[in-house]
Amino acid sequence: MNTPSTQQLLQTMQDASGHLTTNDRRNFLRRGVSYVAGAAALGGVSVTSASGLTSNLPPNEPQWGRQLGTGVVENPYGFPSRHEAQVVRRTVPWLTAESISSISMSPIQDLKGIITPNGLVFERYHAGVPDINPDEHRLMIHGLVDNPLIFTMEDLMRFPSVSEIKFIECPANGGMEWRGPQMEALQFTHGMLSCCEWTGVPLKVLLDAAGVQTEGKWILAEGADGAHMSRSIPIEKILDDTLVVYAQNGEMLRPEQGYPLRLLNPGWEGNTSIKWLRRIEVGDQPWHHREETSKYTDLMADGRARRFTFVQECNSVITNPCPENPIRSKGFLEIEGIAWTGRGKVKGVDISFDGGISWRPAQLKGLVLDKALTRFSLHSQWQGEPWLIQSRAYDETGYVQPTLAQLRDQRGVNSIYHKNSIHTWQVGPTGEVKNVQIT
Ligand SMILES: Nc1nc2c(c(=O)[nH]1)N[C@H]1C(S)=C(S)[C@@H](COP(=O)(O)O)O[C@H]1N2
Ligand SMILES: [Mo]
Repeated sequence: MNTPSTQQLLQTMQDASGHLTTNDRRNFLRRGVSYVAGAAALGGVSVTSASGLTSNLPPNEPQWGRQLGTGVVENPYGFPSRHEAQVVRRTVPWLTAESISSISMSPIQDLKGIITPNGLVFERYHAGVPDINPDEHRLMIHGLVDNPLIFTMEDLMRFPSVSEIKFIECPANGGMEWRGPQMEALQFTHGMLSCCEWTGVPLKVLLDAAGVQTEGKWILAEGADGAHMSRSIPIEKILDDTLVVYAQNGEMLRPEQGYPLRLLNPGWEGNTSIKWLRRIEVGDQPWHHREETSKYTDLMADGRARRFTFVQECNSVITNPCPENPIRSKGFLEIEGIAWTGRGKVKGVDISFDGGISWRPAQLKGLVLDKALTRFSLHSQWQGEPWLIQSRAYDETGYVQPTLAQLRDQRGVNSIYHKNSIHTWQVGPTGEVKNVQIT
């Protein structure tokens, strides 16, 4: 089915649910289905819904329209409606030994478009969130440079700024499922992932100010938190697109995202985007610190480990349907999802309904940006048939998201990180959705 008109869509939904025909208005109103129909013509119809909440439904004037609302000064900083209280970050208890060194996942099953709202950006920290006074925060650049420099926040904000929409993904995203499916929720299979508009200064501009010496080939970025998390980054990445950012989605970084300053290595392992950034040292080789030796390496089947696997390869997942969003009625169904690649732009996404035997192209919708989440959509129909539904993304470099079998062939099952294989949801006869694997 190609893009249908609103009229066609409405017709399909009506046919499918079987009770929205226009010559049966009384009937569907009694069943509590909300539908915009000429209310004036319906005088005298008694309105009842399953929940027994009758008075707020048409043709009545709802209660909130019959009284004054909240005034402008009562909420100087806005929050979502209290009816959206279930849309929150969540942790997995057995992954959270200690809250200060844990991870909370973004509710990607509830998000629209490609931007993650600030309060819902996933959080990962190794030693809790420091409470940094920006007036006392400094960024030091030293090592193989002609002029070592110390910047205040004010200094940094005098540089011309850039704003870019980029995803950040922890390479452990999906890492609990190398050996089998165990997370019965999209939030837990893929929620170590967010996408924001970040504002700051290209790091190369700051390094130019310091004057990198010719032997300078790597930098070490270090955080000001108790973990003093650090990673070695090759200078080519910095010349390409590394940013030092102080804002996300239009406002200053949230403390949990690195306030007042973080590194952003677009498309690379989230752990390289050092938060609470305080120090950049230029050197001639990597430092081989804890996070690039004992952690963030990929143990292969033969017992050797891959190191410095920076890029988050092309990946995708279907967000509707998913375990949290089962199919609720037969008929028209927009299959939606997100795709991303650390190598540039997503080129396309295919959808399979039969576990990868046959594929149909989805449409990319909205903005398709470099190293940003990209939303895809396929208009479809569901009549109660069982599905093994999958998405397979490919990027502009020609890289195609691998099957789980292909990934396991290459990498074994000892890894935690970089599990970007094609994901399968099983849709059952009542529309319920389960996390399964096809091997
Ligand atoms: N200083 C510092 N930077 C850090 C971390 C940390 O613990 N300390 N965690 C890293 C990890 S493992 C990830 S995945 C990302 C997560 O970024 P977010 O919390 O903004 O989503 O931050 C990285 N930067
Ligand atoms: Mo991470």
